[in-house]
Amino acid sequence: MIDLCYSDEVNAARRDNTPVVALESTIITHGMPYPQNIEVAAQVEQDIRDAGAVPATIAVLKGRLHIGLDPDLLTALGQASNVAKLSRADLAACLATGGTGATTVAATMIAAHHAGIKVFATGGIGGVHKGAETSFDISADLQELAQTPVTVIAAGSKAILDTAKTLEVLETLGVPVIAFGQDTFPAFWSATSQFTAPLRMDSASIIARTHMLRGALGLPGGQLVANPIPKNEEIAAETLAPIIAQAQSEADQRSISGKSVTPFLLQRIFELTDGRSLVANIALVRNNARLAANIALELGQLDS
Ligand code: PSU
Ligand code: MN
Repeated sequence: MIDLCYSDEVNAARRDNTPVVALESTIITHGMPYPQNIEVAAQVEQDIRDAGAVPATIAVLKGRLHIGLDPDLLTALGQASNVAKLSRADLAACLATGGTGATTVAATMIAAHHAGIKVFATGGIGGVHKGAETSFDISADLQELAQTPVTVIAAGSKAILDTAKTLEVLETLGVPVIAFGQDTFPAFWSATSQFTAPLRMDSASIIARTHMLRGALGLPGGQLVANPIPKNEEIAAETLAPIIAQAQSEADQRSISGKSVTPFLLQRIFELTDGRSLVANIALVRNNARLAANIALELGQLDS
């Protein structure tokens, strides 16, 4: 049996049936620089509380799977260096060896499902990297969406990825990809892309109903809700394209591979945009947290 370690707040929510929203921790340790990472993590948790749900940031600390981190633990994780990045392949090994690691989208979905949490907010999911036809670099996040029944709210996939291939793989895997309130698939730092999303929904209640009905049909897997960054906070795709290309070519030159690719690209884009990418990243994560809380509240109504 896994000994799940709940925060006091999440324990209380479980007793009172308050809806819970899961949050990942890789975005804190590998996705944003210190000290903004800690401020954002706390702010996003507060956004979820303000919307009437309870946040559960997920991580493995000294071999224990934490569902919800008290503020001191959250701060310690954000300050720590050399924290492992845990995806599906790494989670059990980290628990077995007593290690400490931050969970990616894939591992957070596994942990959330294990704890009975149906909704999870993040920034962007992993996907098919540019050049995947030779590198085979496809994030385990996509397979996870196909098999673990958690609704994930993200701002689309990062513009560092190959969006067309990412959408193709999601279609092959039977993952519902739902643009929220618009027809196009959002591109993380930009609200729109050239791609029409396979599905569009305009309310949290329809998304919750779809989640519930997939379960009723016996379909495994979750859904991806692609929530566009608010227009006034976006960075235009044309501005970012050359920056992403530069970061990508540096990654290629330096033979960055495997787990290091995504953190390297995010850090270089942060530097090359003089921090603007981080400002947008913060805005979109907060926006996703609010929508996730609304979906969790709607799901709570369907359950009762
Ligand atoms: N999006 C961000 N910052 C991040 C990530 C996504 O803005 O740090 C992380 C997520 O945890 C995601 C992971 O699951 O990157 C994908 O990594 P990979 O491509 O190695 O699977
Ligand atoms: Mn990868």
